Amino acid sequence: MTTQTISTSPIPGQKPGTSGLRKKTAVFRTPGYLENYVQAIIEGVGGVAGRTVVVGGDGRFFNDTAIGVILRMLAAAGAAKAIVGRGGLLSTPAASNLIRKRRAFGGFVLSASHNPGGEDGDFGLKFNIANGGPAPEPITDAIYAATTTIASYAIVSEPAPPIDVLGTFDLAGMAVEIVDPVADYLEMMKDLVDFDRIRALFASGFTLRFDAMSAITGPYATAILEGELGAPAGTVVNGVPLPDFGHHHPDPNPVHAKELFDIMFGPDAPDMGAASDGDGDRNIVLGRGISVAPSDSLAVLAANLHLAKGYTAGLKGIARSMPTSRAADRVAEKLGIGFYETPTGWKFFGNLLDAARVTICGEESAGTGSDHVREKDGLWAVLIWLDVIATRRLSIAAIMADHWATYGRDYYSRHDYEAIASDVADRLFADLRGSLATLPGKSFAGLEVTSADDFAYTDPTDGSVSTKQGVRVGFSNGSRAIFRLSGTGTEGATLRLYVEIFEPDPARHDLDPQAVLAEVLAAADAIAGIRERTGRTAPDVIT
Ligand code: VG1
Ligand code: CO
Repeated sequence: MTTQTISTSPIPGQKPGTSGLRKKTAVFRTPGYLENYVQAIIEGVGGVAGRTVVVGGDGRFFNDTAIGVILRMLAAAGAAKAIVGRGGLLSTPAASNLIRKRRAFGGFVLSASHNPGGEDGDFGLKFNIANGGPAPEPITDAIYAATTTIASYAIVSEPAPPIDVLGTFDLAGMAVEIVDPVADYLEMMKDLVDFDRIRALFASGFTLRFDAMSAITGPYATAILEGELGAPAGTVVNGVPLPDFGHHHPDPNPVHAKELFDIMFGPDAPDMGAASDGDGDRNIVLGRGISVAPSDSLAVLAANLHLAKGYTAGLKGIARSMPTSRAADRVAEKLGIGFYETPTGWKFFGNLLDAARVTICGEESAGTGSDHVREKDGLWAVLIWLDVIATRRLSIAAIMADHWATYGRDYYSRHDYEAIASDVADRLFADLRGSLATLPGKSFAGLEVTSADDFAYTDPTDGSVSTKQGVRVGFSNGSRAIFRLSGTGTEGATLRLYVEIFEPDPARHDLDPQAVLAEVLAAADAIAGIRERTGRTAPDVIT
């Protein structure tokens, strides 16, 4: 083999965020940018010599080129084997499964998830460790440190083998095994949900519209829903992954999945609507005339999970990210099981899952998953919903009404202000953090503040501490507002405002969340001065 050692120097800003490094595709394509970061990963994880590594991505523009570079660098670093999804494709949960199933050292996951793709879109790369989950902070810190001291990278001069045919190929002494991206994932799902029961549901006339948003979930959803479960052809729409997602934004929210939302609230709505994101780890579920808030979806799935085939033994515990509503806490309390509140990002759930403290985890950002992998899993959540519906034979609206009647309803909403100037955002947060001690006892827009802090998390399994994970403000009527800056954006800063209020009275469970939350939204704006400082009159996205 012919390893070339290429001199380089640190590139500023290669700092992994909430989920790996995400930048404009054009930035990732600048000469040496990808190579520097891959070398830093290899060093940050302690080297890959003799190891097996999984490689795959969501198929966005630059996916295949980047995989070629990664394979040539893995070979130069002495890796024994790379397992690659055919065509370079692996959904994030499928990559997590493959790492676990094949006992790999870890994996390179190429995705910018819900961010748009294409030449003028975004690209991303992250490393997942042997448990299948995103590298936790001590490792991402080591990767970042390596980007700041890098002096050279190593790459073999041989070209990478073609990745669109199954089989095992040699690359300068490293085996490159090309695998079917769907097969192992499908096998796993058969153990977790009752395919016969869901098949009977579809056979009874149940209708579903699954919008794969021209992203990675298409092949998985088509094979499982239409191929295995007997859903009619056409159940999966936008099922072919495109390098630019058809120039759409593969984020299953009311703005970017508008067509699905319109259909579900229209006269011809099927029984269920669902969608996933760019890399297949998010899910949104809708019923006829109702959209299930992701925080509620976590709570409903937790309360019903024992009905699904793979979970009849019950739940060990529940974890949610801090800005996710407290609906799931009520389920944990009723079940008498452990409950954990973590910072935003799936990397914080890995230790809890490994320690068997929790079975299900979720985030308000349309992410739910269980201990079957170490990522959130969009299609899994949809299949669990189907298994629950097939068992209970209730509509989604009826399941929600029943859940709220039992537990009360946590009205919830997130308001995103995207691409605001970074200096404005930084000043807003500096002032907000500076004012925290003085807030309790003061009133804003008629609501009195009872608590205010900056969320810090101590991992109960290894004691690692993560600070500054979001500002929390509690009010005397029990509502709360949370302020965070996004760690996945690639343009300016995105401010996320999360608000919620608990309503125990079933007579008040059918209200418009925005109306119910108007007071706390006004109080939050009065505290942080979002509109005044950003000049925005309304958020870009409301979920
Ligand atoms: C967002 C979400 C967070 C999620 C992350 C990765 O992060 O809020 O809950 O874990 O995206 O999801 P941020 O830092 O922008 O708020 V995915 O589907 O983009 O991998
Ligand atoms: Co995603």
